Amino acid sequence: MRRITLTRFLIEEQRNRNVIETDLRLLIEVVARACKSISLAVGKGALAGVLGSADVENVQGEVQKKLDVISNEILLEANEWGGHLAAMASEEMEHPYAIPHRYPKGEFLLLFDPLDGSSNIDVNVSIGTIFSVLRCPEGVEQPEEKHFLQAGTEQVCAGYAVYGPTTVLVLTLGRGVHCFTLDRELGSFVLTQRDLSIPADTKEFSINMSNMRHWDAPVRRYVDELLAGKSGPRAKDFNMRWVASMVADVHRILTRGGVFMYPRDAREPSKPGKLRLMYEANPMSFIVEQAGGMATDGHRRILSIGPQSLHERVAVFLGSRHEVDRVTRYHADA
Ligand code: P6P
Repeated sequence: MRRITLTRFLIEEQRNRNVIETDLRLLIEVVARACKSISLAVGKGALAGVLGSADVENVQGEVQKKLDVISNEILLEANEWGGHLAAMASEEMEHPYAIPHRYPKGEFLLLFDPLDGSSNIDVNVSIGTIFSVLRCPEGVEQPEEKHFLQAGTEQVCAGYAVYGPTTVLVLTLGRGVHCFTLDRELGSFVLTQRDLSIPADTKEFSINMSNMRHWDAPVRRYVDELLAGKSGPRAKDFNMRWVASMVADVHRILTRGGVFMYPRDAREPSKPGKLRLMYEANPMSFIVEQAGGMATDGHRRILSIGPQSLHERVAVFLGSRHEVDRVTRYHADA
């Protein structure tokens, strides 16, 4: 295949399908460059003294790892000067980040989880960056939290990077999902797969089984049937994978199918789930739907949820649409 770089892909998409305004193309190129820098920092690990804890807590009440903080700063510094953003929001920051007055502002809002999979950073397991792009409402000069609270269907772009054996960048602009692999010699992301498609059926499921006793009945029923295998109601055997990095589990599902679940559980009944809606579930749901998959919170389409707060959490069932449809139906039956 001709080596098409991310830059060329974006220019040709703009020329042929007029899907990418110049500022959005700049945004994507800048975020991709930031992901390259994060990949470098992650790749150095202990050699650069970036493992371990930064000994500060983030808004989630989680102790931040050094790389969490470094990754967040890389994304802020890469994006603040470009003139393409009205503001940014991050899992690592309680409030939105205003663009410094010395820089021009643009029309996009960028949200991100700078380094997803924190529990895997120190043990050399794949981690990643997730990002989502919204438009800033007309006439808003100083975006506040409420201006970010738009349903996932409003996203103009979403993507993630996985820092694994290779560094990949997966991107959707609402016309399919495409995968780019970082060519470390070139220093560029090169298109390695167009129009990723998730098979409607699968034999692989992803869930943290240690929480089983805390799940709601429909989830118990669904997973019990998977575990019953050939002799059970599904009449086939299933395999399980749980990387504990959403980006890695979702990338596997985009590559070969599967169903990813992080249900709410009884331990904290006030919490609808563990994963965050705005910068984890929404971008991943946009990507999964664009690849022919399905994404619900057990009851409704994740992308249709009207957010109430920037860091709100949500239950997530996403992937092969026949499986997500089934587990969602079990919730309706209950
Ligand atoms: P658990 C990582 O911390 C994360 O936010 C997701 O990337 C991942 O899917 C999930 O949490 C793992 O959670 O409870 O299995 O450690």
